[in-house]
Amino acid sequence: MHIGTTITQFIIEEQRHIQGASGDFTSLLNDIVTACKVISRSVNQGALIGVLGTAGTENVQGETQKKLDIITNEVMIKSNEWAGHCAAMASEEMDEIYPIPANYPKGKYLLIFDPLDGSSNIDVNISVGTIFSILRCPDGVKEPTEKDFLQPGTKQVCAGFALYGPSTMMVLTTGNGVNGFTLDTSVGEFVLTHPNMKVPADTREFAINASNMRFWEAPVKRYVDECLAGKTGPRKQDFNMRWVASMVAEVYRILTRGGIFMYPRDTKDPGKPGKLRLLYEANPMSFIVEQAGGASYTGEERIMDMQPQNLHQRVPVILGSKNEVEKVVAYHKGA
Ligand code: P6P
Repeated sequence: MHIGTTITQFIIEEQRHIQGASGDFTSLLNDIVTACKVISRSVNQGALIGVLGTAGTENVQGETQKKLDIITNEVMIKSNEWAGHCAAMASEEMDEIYPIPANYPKGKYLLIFDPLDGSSNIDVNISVGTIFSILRCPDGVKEPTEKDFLQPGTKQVCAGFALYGPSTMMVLTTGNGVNGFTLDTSVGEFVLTHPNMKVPADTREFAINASNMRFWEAPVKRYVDECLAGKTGPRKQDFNMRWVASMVAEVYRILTRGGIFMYPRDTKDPGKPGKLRLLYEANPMSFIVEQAGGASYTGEERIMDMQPQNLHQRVPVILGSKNEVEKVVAYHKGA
């Protein structure tokens, strides 16, 4: 019985549209998919295999690392360092970039990832995910350094995320639309179940961590106040609110039914212009949302146009249904 279009078949068919494709990219993508299957198994087994709880260490962000943060980072490194497709890697969980070891061949891609986004949810069994972004290593660079990773989001050749939820999903874009795949655990293959995903231009659902309200900038406060005013206010419609504290889950929901996700600039920590990281959260998610017809801004500027200044740079993020994002941007312009 045919199980449908597998992600491997889909990627190979996608490759046929790419002039002069050598198969390197296809093979790299398949190694990333394999890593996500391995991570899915560890996440799904959780307490049964003793991987919950904290590791007793902190990452470069100063965040307490969960055991699974470290385990999943290792899985991504081991799955993608050996085949000769990557020139180097970078991760939320590693201070510095990861050069490919000398005993392995180097390739032409730079792989950046958040191995377990939303990991604060793992001990309470709420959906988490893996986010990744693929850039080309600049021509002629044999030993990439951090600066080679500092490319605007518009330079991404691929972005995707795995969502470890009630079902394990993989969402992918190579700049030719967005497609969703569901892991058929009986076969161990991701199968195309959500072709050509589109974000509705309008929504009545917003996602924000409202506990930070007193720190928000005025345009965001105005937008949320108007949503909360509902039928009695200027929007003349009631809104719904969601906050999962797992960006992968919020973005997947927005891809399936629309919505606006906001982690805006706030004054909670003046040293941080936002919480989310540009290279391995905001940029890949912006690429996916824009390819699905949505929009993604800091409030002032398009996230994918930003010139990154450092590997772990943080940015404000306002993404999702185009008409709502544009309203928030208009409020920033008017402020
Ligand atoms: P808060 C997870 O740690 C994350 O990076 C995103 O996935 C999520 O949207 C956000 O932070 C949650 O932040 O402050 O609500 O815990």
